[in-house]
Amino acid sequence: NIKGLLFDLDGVLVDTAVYHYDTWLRLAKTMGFTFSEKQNEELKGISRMDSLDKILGWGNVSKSDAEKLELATQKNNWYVEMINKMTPAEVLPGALDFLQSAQKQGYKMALGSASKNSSIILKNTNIAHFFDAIVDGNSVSKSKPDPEVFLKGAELLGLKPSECVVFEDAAAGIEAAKRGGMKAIGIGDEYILKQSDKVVSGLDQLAIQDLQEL
Ligand code: B16
Ligand code: MG
Repeated sequence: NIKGLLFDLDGVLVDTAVYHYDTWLRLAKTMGFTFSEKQNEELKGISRMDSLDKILGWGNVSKSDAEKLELATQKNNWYVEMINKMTPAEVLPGALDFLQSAQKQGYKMALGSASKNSSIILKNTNIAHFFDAIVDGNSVSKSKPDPEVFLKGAELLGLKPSECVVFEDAAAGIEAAKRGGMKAIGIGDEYILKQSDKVVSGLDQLAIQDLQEL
């Protein structure tokens, strides 16, 4: 019996992936290389530093830890500039309705994001008030596919993992949910998210009643 909902942020509730891609690409170009949209898929759901390591690998570039910190800070400054301008219109189709119905029906809800910028995004898109707990890149030590982010979310809601369902757009996030003992709904591509209990193209394709059939 599902009582709690654990939402990933980027790619599930808002489309910040485009801003991540834009700014990582800009950073790669300063080092003289680019990477594809397909490669960008691998950056979804993983932490900022893990993303940078992957990108440097693609460009065959090696950097010291101090240089890496500088590069990640540069990317984040560009990224924050973009998310500072976000508005409620950028909440993904169906997400607001879904959050509203879930709240009305008494589900407890937590955020489970890898981002250290979740508070700016939630505030600018005006969805912060839906969440009983926020777990993000500032409160976890191990990033997805480690289940820590979702286990913490369930715990803060006072629920067992088996009473929770995770909504995720990234393969690493679905793996985290399954390793944590939660149900997982994939948002996006069925092939990429094949470990999910159910896959839909967006929250606009899902009804609250569907949750009891998992
Ligand atoms: P930041 P999510 C993740 O958000 C993104 O999918 C991922 O691409 C990004 O590297 C990560 O947040 C860290 O973000 O640089 O803002 O701390 O999908 O877990 O909500
Ligand atoms: Mg995501």
